Amino acid sequence: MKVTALAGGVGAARFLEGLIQAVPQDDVTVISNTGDDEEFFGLHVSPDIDIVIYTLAGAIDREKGWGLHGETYTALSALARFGYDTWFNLGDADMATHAHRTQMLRAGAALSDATRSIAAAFGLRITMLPVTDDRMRTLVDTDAGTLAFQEYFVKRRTADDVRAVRFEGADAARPAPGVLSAIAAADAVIIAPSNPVVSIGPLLAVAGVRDALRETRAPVAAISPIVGGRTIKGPADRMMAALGMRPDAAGIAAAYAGFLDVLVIDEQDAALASDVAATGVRPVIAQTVMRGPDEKRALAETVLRAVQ
Ligand code: FO1
Repeated sequence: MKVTALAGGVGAARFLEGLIQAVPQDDVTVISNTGDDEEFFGLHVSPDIDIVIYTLAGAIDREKGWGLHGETYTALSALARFGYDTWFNLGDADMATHAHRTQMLRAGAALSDATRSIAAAFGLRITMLPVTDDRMRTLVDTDAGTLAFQEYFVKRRTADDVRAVRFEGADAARPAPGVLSAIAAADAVIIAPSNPVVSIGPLLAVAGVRDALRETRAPVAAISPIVGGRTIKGPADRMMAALGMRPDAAGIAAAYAGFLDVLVIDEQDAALASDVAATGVRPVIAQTVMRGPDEKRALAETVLRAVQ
């Protein structure tokens, strides 16, 4: 069974850990958000791609959910000596990933080539695709002005009130090679439990992706990242409310209306099932909070059963 997943960062990576227990890696394609990408010290950093690769390779810092396990920060401290801002915590070994990616890009390779190289070097057999090889940046309009995503998320710790979210460059961005065909040729498409605005939103903003989701013969399922009215991690609930969306499972269903067939919602949100159904999406109730490997695998199996 060929499965294509649309993914953001930490929440998606945790779900994908379960998915690769249930489906052989060779049958899994992950389409990653690149709106969070940023350049630091001349290095191209692709946080969501790296979070998924490090997690699936068992190399992630599990406590933080990003960065490498056992990481050191000697280079970053040394950079501070030259007066650089060091609020984005790039570890020493993590920097090697960004140096390799940047080196490939400078030599004329596409981001998808660099991503394939990094995934292979970490021993993965899944197909990892950035949604686009073109530059796209998530910008957050806040009461304090327009912020690049990492500035909003890491530097200012999501403290600013959000007025709008934009994807600079998305209009001109073309899907990376393999993205549209992975959606068209899949037996199932799964939208990981990620922020619908800033993690999945950039994917949907790239020309052709939304149409591919509408047109694919594969069932499209999502897992709600909002449980009991709150996000497991990150600002999705506050962000959705600020943008006039319902900050709950029914709001997730509405965000994906038009292409979503099934939404897996948590047992705690069983009362929202009829509101989800009213958007034309079939609700499936399951335990979606994943603590260990068994729960991750069980959730993946539930989603796969729901689309079979
Ligand atoms: N998240 C943080 O909260 N603080 C950091 O200093 C930080 C550094 C970092 C470095 C490399 C990387 O790949 C990810 C990093 N993240 C950090 C995570 C990242 O900002 C976000 O989780 C994603 O962009 C949202 O999915």
